[in-house]
Amino acid sequence: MEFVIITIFPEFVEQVFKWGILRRAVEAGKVSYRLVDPREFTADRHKSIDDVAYGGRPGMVMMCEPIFKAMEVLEAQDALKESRRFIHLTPTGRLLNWEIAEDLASNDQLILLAGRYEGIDQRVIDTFADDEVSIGDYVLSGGELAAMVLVDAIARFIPEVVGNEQSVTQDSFSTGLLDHPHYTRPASFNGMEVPEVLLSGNHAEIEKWRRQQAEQLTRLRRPDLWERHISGKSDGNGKRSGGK
Ligand code: 6GU
Repeated sequence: MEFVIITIFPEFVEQVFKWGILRRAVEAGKVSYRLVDPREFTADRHKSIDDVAYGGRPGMVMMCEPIFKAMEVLEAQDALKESRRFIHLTPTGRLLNWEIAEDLASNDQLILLAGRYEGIDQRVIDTFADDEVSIGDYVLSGGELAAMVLVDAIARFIPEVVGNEQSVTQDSFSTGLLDHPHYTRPASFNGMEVPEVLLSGNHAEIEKWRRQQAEQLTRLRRPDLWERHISGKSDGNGKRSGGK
């Protein structure tokens, strides 16, 4: 899977590929990336990428030209795959969740456009965007952090990116429930004990405890997920029917 990220802060966005699981995925050739800075495709000597909004509103709007030019150059370099998907990161997009991340992970190439300023000229979106995604109901000063979140969430669904295959299928959400609490050594720390059952070696009891914890947490903290869980939309195999 290749991520092409269009951003005026390429060095910032690159950090997501430099640490942990993603770094290993890049080194192993499971994930590759290309950073494209619209500023390199500007025509004027100030390298302008933004201008005032038509209709008069405070704040600047990213201009069409540098982004169209960037796409043209990628096309000319034969860097765009036929099966690519172009995603604009914006707070007005579809709210990112587990299913969207898994779905996007099945593409060979994702082009992520991180907007800055008040927005991007709509003609860029009308021309290129296949999808628009938001990471939550709050406003970030740019799409860069959202693009990084999307890359990380998607990469976990690429085969062999996460070392222990099971850990993805046991993640929160893949089961339709939030994850249960975790403990490691020591068994006693500052007077706080690890729940007895986890030390018992009784795997059936341990599974039962984890399940109960996951259910209780989901019910209390995420009634929306709980509703969906008990309404039987899960096929019992971690995947919900009718998803995607
Ligand atoms: Cl994708 N972009 C920006 N600028 N803010 C956001 C967002 C995206 N998702 C939530 N807030």
